[in-house]
Amino acid sequence: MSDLQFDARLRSTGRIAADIDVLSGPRYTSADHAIRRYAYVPEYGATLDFLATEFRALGFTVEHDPVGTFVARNRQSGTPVFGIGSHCDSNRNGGAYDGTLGVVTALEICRMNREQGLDHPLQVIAFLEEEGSGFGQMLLGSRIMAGLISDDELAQIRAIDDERTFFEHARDAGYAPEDWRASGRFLDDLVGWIEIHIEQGRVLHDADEPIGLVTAIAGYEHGDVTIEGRADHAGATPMRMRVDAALVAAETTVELERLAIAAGRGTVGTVGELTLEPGWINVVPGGARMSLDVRGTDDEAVAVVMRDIVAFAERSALGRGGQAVYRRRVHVPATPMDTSILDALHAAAERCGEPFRAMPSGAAHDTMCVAAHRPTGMVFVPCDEGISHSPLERAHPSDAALAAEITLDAIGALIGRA
Ligand code: HGY
Ligand code: MN
Ligand code: MN
Repeated sequence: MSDLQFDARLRSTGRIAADIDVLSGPRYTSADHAIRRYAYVPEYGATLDFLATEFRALGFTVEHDPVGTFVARNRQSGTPVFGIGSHCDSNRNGGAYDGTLGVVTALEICRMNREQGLDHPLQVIAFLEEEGSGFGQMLLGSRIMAGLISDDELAQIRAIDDERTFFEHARDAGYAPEDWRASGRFLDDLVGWIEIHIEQGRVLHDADEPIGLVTAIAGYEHGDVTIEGRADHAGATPMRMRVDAALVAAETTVELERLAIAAGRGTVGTVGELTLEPGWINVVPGGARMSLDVRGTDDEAVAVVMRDIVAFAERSALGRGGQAVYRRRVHVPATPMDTSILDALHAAAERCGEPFRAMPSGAAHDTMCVAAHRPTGMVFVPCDEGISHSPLERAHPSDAALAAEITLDAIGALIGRA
């Protein structure tokens, strides 16, 4: 690596680190122990304002789609551009790097694009509600932009905090959610899309490699099982006379582990949310709600596990004199990355001379929705011990600077061919 390249990488590392630092500050998170920001809360608005200032300083125009997804571009609408970006909302127990590192690295790519006199046509997107921390629906902004949602589904989406509708919150924030279908125009000019993101697993960490080129993104199904039992006195009700909703939830949780392991092929299942009603120490739970998160790169295996765990919950509840009802939130199929983009990233990574590997993504990403319309790719950088969705999440801006170089190099090759 020449001195010039070394200095450039150092400069990019410093700017990425500085942007992460700013967006980890108290103005940009509502939690003092984690990063917590999501659609329409002040901390998320401040994040978009920070990005708008930075992109405008580079001569980009900035606009939002009808629900608040952020879009910055260095060309007029109607001109072919290459798409980069990610999301800058966070999990409610979020770290500083999930999503945000991809957006500030896209910003850095735009700085490099100008400093190196390349002037490639670029469009940066920071998707709304990738995590679903505000409304319980992951990839909401990208599903809207890609048209992978219906009016009926949107009408049923309510805020976790106050049960008001997604549309009410979007309108209060100054958007026009009824025009949500117009969001698709922001994908029309894209000739391709690359998202940089932390791996959120530990493959790169364990291999001590700074770059992963994503081959496919695991599909996922999210849903909720509502269990109806009977609330009873915890002391006066004999064990055999109970309709204990908590026991149905507990049996179902253990069964989900068994089914996911038995399915193999990297299939995973998680019960991340569990609420009991009425939720008092001396009352046998009469109700329960548990979330189901089943994922894998093999759609058939995911469908079988989901089918079997719902049937198990229904049987378990009936066997105790109660009932269980499943309601799906969303299903996004496993998504292969585009081979021409993967090849361009592979050639660029080779030219960079640093270790890298091709690998699947266990985590879901907005790229899955963009892929429904345009050729897409993803570049992973490691996070320490694979920890993510936790304030302990740590990644390295020097790895992101390397990912920026590889991505910019690949974009040059790809638009040269467009
Ligand atoms: O859960 C996910 O896959 C993503 O990080 N929201
Ligand atoms: Mn993410
Ligand atoms: Mn996440």
